Amino acid sequence: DQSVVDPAVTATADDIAAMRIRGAATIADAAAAALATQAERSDAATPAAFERDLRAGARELYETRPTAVSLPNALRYVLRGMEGETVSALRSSTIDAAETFRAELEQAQSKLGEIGANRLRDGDVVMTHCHSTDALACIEAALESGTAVEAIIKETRPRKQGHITAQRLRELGVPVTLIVDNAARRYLDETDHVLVGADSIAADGSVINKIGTSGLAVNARERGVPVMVAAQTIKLHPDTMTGQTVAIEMRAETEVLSADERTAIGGDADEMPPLRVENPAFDVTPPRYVDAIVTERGQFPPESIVTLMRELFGETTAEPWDG
Ligand code: RUB
Repeated sequence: DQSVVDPAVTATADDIAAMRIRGAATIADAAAAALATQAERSDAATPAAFERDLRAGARELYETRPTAVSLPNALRYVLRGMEGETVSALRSSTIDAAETFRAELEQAQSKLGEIGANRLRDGDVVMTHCHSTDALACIEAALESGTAVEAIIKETRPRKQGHITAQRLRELGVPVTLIVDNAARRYLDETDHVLVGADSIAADGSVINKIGTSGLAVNARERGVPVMVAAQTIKLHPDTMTGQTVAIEMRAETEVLSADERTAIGGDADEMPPLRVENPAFDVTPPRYVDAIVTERGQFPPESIVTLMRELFGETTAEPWDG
């Protein structure tokens, strides 16, 4: 393979894989920005070489993490915008597509925030899981319109993204209570809304989000607390319309158990088979536990999200980075 991938793309891919860049919307934005940088800097001699290199860059980004569909949706958007007969036309159309994508992403998030804020009432207590910029946009919009809320924040083991949520909400002046994940059911008694984001939404309305979301949603239903999912339409997973399932990323054991901890509990003791540790990063919440999916196009019951998906994505075709 003769393709040349810009170091900026490789660096972004490494940052996504290592979760220095994380969260579905942020990943999509970074991937589009990386393709724009490659387009800007490419010294491909022919249009064919330019396109081949951009596709190779997109493939490198695509292969970082499997669950957030915002990533392939972003890559598809930028590569489909790559048009022209000359290198310079290809370059400018690719950069334009990436910029348009990034601007739309930001607009969608603030529009979604305004819609989501309508569900919140003054004095409400919101329980969050992980760190979602789409979910936080709803709280931010509520605060801007003078609706005061409080937050109960789940720590979110093993990576503790709840700390990021706590920091952001404190910066916005929201009273925050941080709890361990295991305390969630107890604190649902004091909660008015569960508010989470999504990495992917399937055609049947299932929500794929940080591991622990599904247990939280089941407990919330049992407690009568509504579950609100804040997800821009780039979180809609088009392949699920034709029956594909969403791949759940399995991450390293060391995020859960250090090498020393493994030794201390006899994880590799001679007389036994080695200890198995599993670390799925995401889970699937069935639609019956979700009250509303809030997008920039309005609020939907999960069962009707497929209508929006058909309208926005139509039939799926081969991926532009394959081939
Ligand atoms: C992040 C996560 C977030 C969604 C939505 O997982 O599950 O809830 O990505 O985030 P990880 P956003 O930390 O493993 O990437 O609303 O910002 O797109």
